Amino acid sequence: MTLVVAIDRSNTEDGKDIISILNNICNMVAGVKLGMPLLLKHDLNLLSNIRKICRNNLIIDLKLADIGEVMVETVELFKNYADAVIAHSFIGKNGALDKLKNYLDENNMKLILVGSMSHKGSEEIYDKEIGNIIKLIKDINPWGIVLPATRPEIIKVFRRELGNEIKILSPGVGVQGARPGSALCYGADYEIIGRSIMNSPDPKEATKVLIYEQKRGMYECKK
Ligand code: 3DU
Repeated sequence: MTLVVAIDRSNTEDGKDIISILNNICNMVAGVKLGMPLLLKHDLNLLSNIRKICRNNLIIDLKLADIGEVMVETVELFKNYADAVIAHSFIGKNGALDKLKNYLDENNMKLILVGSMSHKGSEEIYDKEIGNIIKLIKDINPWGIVLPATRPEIIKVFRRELGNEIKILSPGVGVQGARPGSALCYGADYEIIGRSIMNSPDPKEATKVLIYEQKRGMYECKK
């Protein structure tokens, strides 16, 4: 499976809309990524309910960027529910990502680092530091990295430098402009897709169509 669904908001107070969508698409996606607006609006009951119906990778997208102790305390709140957490890479190793990585390893959780972002502003700082970011990622050895489907040539660079073991998760498909399958073509393992599914009147059908388009996109790029 090559699609991770991003859920950043719910339209109901109890999050039942999310549960109902996940009931329909869980068997088609490799993972579920929960964003800050959703996590701040709801309590951990929602995570527990999501867990009951969706056993695939549950990724908590906190985009952490703090000192190690504070990141560990934050992640601790989610440790009974989450499989993976996302942190920024620019904060560096000493006193930050080293502590987070140790804690996650001890608790059987995966670390995903942001390597570059899908919006234009990522070119201003993140992409100017690609060499240093790659060096840091080699040093920290996270389970996965987030790289933009909107600038897929960056995916190629990271894949070449980091090898095939690291998972590349790529947002930017759909509403942000990239075509389904395009990031996969450049070496990503998963495309993270949010609004094209969650804002669709028929999320199940939208997911099916996106998966079909991913397959077609990959077939096209192999030609
Ligand atoms: O644009 P979409 O609705 O498909 O959502 C993309 C998701 O990926 C969203 O949850 C956002 O927080 C996340 N993301 C980016 O869009 C861009 C990044 O560089 C990193 C994560």
